[in-house]
Amino acid sequence: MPLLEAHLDHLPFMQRALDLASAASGLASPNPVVGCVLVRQGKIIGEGAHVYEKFDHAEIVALKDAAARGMNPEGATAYVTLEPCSHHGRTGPCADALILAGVGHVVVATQDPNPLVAGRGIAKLRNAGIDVTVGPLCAEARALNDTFAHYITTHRPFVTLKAALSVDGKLAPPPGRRFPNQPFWLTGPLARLDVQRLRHASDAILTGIGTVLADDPSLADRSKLPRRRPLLRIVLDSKLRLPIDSRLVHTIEDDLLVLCNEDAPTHRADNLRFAGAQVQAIPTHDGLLSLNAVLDILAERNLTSLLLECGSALNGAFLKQDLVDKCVLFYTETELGPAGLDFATGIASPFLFQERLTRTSREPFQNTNKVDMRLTGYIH
Ligand code: AOF
Ligand code: ZN
Repeated sequence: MPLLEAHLDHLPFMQRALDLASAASGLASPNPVVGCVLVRQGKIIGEGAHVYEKFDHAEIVALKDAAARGMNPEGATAYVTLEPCSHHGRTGPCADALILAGVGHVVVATQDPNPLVAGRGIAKLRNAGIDVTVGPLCAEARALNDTFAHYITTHRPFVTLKAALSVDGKLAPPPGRRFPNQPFWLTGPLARLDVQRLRHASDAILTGIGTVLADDPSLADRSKLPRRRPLLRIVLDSKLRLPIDSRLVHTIEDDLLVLCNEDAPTHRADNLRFAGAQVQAIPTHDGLLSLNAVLDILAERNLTSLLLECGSALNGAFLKQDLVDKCVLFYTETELGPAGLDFATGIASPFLFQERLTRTSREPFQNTNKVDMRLTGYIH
């Protein structure tokens, strides 16, 4: 049977496993999101997803679910969105648990990028005589854990640059043509909901003091979905100009990190700390706060992903220093004209820039009167 055809029967169950994994977004980091479905005679007998606080990997959650339903996993097919692990971490190897449970077939969407596993889980299952199929919905499964794959191999957070752009490629109207202290919305409600999903899937979010002074954003995860750790909101603010009466400071829940210059005024640092912010001085690079130092701080805190919601200067700096891994660009039908703010300093046109992106995908968001188009692509 041709390979693709052979995979067709597996797709609905692997899709279910992927949906379970997606639903654990915000609950699994720094581990990957993983879903598992156990199937016998075309029926689901157990399923589950990994949640970091609960230790059990997805396969164990699914096996326990089958037991709770009084179902025997012997001879069943296990659909797992990520290769079952082979190592002893916070838990024992899932490959061993599946072998012990007597499953007859394991269908894996994609290999585990963790160097401790990287094919050893699949090998273990095959050595035990279990039939293993690898590949159904592989691209979807890899995209779901792009941050984890990057973090586990580089020990640095995965950086996603998000921007909403006008039809002529501008980020915002010129300063004089905006209402002060109010976010300027280019996109419609559906795209804005999608941004909340992006924030929910991120461990940290970052913007610059210029954007804060212009827009007074809250940078909150308003998805209303549960998350294991608060979204760390970071402001790059070399001279500590962040107003105490800003939305960011008003909404502190031990989740605001302000990064500044070593010679920033100490009384401002004291005031911000008194209001509950974490304030940290970091080294500079070419007179600007070092973006590499920012990523190091995140890695030290075990934060695997960073979402950039910045203005032109920081977008340009992160891109120029080759620190961005993925871009999510929302194109709207609104025109802002040549005086509008550039997408990124040093990048003349986002349209030329987007040619550099690979593995691109487009998704329309149809609002009542206009369409926003989301372009997603990877830089590496
Ligand atoms: C699986 N199923 O559901 C997950 C896996 O520290 P631990 O024991 O939680 O192990 C974490 C590693 O296990 C993680 O880096 C990744 O390689 C794998 N995650 N594997 O079989 C799961 N979450
Ligand atoms: Zn495991």
